[in-house]
Amino acid sequence: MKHVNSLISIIIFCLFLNVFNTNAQQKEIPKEERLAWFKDAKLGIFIHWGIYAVNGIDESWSFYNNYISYTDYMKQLNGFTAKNYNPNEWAKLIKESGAKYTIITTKHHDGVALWDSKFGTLNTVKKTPAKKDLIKPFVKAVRKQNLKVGLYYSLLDWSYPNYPNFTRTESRYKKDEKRWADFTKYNFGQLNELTTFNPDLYWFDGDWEQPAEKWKAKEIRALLLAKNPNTIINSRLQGYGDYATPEQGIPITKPTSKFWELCMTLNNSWGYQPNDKNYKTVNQIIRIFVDCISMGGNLLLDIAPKPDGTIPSEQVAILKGLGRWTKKHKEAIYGTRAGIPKEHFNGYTALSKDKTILYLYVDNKPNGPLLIKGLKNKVNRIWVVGNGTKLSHKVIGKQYWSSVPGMLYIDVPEKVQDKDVTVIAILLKGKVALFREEVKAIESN
Ligand code: H79
Repeated sequence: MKHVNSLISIIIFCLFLNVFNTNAQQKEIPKEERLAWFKDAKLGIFIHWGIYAVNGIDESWSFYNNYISYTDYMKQLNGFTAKNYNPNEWAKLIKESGAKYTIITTKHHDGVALWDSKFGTLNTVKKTPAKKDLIKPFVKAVRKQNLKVGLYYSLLDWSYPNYPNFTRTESRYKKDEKRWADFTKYNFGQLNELTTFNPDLYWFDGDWEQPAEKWKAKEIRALLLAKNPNTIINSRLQGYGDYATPEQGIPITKPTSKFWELCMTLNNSWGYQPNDKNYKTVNQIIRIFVDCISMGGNLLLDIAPKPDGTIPSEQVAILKGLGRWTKKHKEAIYGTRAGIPKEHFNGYTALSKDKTILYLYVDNKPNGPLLIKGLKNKVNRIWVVGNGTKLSHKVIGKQYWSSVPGMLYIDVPEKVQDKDVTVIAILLKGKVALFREEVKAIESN
């Protein structure tokens, strides 16, 4: 009896531990902690690689929108060779651009998986002359460069026989719980496989086609975080993501989400399209980049490799051009926070994490000294980022009887100016303090 009693106690104790444990597992690491590296990273490189590069047509959308038949779209499988694929070279180039993370398409809306999936047969191993898992060596190469790695995955799959939507004009079924259950199983199966790559980030897309309950978005989040409690999920999981993802359009006003990332193409296409020569210049990209930084966000720039795995020369040149600028200005990029309101400086700004350094991004040739208004701090030192030149400043118009700070003028000689964007650092006495009151009639000053 005594034995039975102690056995029961042990069982109860174990049960208790178990319950306790489960609770602990359900508790997520706070977002601020999980997304700390992401907040500091500022620049990422997106990669859209898939069979759409063979004909150089729109990724997945070309058959969805009936620009090409599904059969003809899928013929591209035969031309996807990956024969010059060199993930180590890719990773080196990404590193050289100054990016701190990179995200690759593991499966776009066309349903073609780039890894050796055991779910379905539509993947690069089984259906293309590449005959290879392309994700595994990519993850390895990226990690070797000490970069964070993210996996893009389309929740919707316009190829899967039991997924309801097919093209803009044709669907497979409207409501069929059995077929949907089969798709769900497939989706979770593939996601489970992706967790074995242990990515730092999941970048979902295509969530707009179904509500959260149908995707089982909550369960997807739970699955991914159970496998790696530090991982990050973008917003496209019907409310179950961590950070906002504006696409193509640079936000005009500062996004309300504390964590966000603008994804943007280098020309007008996500995938490789040799006809599309409408590339943004390095200068334009750098200016877009500082625009994002000034609003506390990241820029995720997309490259589009050819079907053989080479990166188009125009794209290599842009990444290298960007790399020149990011290397020179690293102290004013990584780990910075959003800058000060435009009323104080007519241009882009950012602050150091501790708010004691104000960075000015000068993207035009100044016509005379730069002007900062309403800065209450005393200035300790001003220098040109990347070349160390110290700059002098003058405070004009400070009245002893007024609390309105004087106007701070900084001369930026031509010879210290960068050919793209010059960055000026201002070391403040203490944390930045701005005068934001309404300036009333003289008697109230
Ligand atoms: O992979 C790239 C694109 O193929 C994919 N995301 C990037 C990263 C993408 N392209 N377009 N979209 C995502 C958004 C599509 C929006 C639309 Fe709609 C789908 C417009 C019309 C149908 C969603 C549903 C928005 C409006 C209705």
